[in-house]
Amino acid sequence: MDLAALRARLEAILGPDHVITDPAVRASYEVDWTRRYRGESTFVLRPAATDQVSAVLAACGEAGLPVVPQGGNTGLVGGSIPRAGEAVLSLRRLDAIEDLDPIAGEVTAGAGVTLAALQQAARAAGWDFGVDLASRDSATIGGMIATNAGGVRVLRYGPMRHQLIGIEAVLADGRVIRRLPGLLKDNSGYDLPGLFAGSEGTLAVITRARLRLIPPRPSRAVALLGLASLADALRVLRDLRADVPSLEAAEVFFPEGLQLVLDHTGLPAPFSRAHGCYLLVEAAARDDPVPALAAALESRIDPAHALLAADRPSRDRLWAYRERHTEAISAAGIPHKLDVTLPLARLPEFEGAVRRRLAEVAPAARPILFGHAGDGNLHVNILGPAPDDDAPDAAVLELVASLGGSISAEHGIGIAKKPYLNLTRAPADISAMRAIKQALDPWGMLNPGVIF
Ligand code: 2HG
Ligand code: ZN
Repeated sequence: MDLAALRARLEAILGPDHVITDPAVRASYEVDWTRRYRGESTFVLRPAATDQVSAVLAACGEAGLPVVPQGGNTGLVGGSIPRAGEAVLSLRRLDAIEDLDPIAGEVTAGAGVTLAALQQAARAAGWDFGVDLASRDSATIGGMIATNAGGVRVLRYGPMRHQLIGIEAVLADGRVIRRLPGLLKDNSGYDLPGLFAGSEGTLAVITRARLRLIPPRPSRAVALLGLASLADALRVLRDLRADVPSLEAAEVFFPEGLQLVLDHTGLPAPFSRAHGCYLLVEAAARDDPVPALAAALESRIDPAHALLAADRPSRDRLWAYRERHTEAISAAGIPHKLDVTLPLARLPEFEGAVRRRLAEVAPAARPILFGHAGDGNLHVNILGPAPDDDAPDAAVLELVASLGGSISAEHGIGIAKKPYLNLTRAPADISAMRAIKQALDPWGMLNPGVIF
């Protein structure tokens, strides 16, 4: 590969300031949020428009230099960092929010728009966006679509794929697929936006998306409940789903995670005594959901074990116990992160079994579990084992498979789960996926080594 010639061509496309070779500037693009995955890139490329992305992919393709697309770099499975000198293609400068249609409740967002910026724009126009997650200030729309991000409101609105009306994406050879502005009803062949959602940058580079907005639900109520076990939490949740139709989040965590959060943040303990499991629920509606939530809780839980919050600061205080898990864990070490789903009915069985299994395979490991109870999605974080020790990962994922779950609920496969894909995808599934990859990216230019 003639790197000097490629660099000159890339500089002509992007301007010299946006073809980064300085290792000190490249560094933050070359390590993932967990610090477990890192690698070196040849260049970090920072296009600001779709035609630049197209020209960059054509140039890199002709030179034989693969690219790793990257958004806010908040992924947790090593899917957005280079592995073998690829170019990092940072989409953060594609940050325009356009064509917000206040009648239809739709907006077009560039790949580099942060979730927080999109939420702000939607709210300013009298709408809201259906997906929310803790890394909202850094996570970008392109990355969130590429990983089909979930977050805390999947229970009510579904993951990113469900918000997609249309997409603009650049294929490996530089050709542009433009399904914008997108139509709510459009059965004219294969659903390419849906296919690119969750493809983790391996099929195309997403540059813009047409997204569905949701009507605002300005009145909110949050409850934090202390319960004996996960099984009890799921029973309460089942009843709340029936009685409180405005329920939109149902999150769980356990005493060991809460303790880490308290140590890290200095927050006061929520209850005077410890509980076996904590359930945080949020309801959101046009009219005040507090009476409905309070009434539903009254007959089901001792008031000493329930905290209810209506105003924004009190709600945020309760959410902090859940949302600050990730940063508290990261402050304590480099975790192994296993984002798994189980059929809801088997979640309590899994919770007990995973603790026992980890005690056998990695006695020094500290498991910290938390997640999205309503979705059957637990985040099994493990502190202690060396970053390259895969034994705990294998043990947890084999257990998940044996209980009928999935090895990734919402973070994706990346490189972290790649060796385990066959645990929960059958040979016919994997060969169909490989055929799609081969058809769209025959030379392996887009995020090589991710998923397969
Ligand atoms: C969350 O639910 C995120 O907070 C991060 O998906 C999970 O840190 C994790 O393992
Ligand atoms: Zn999550």
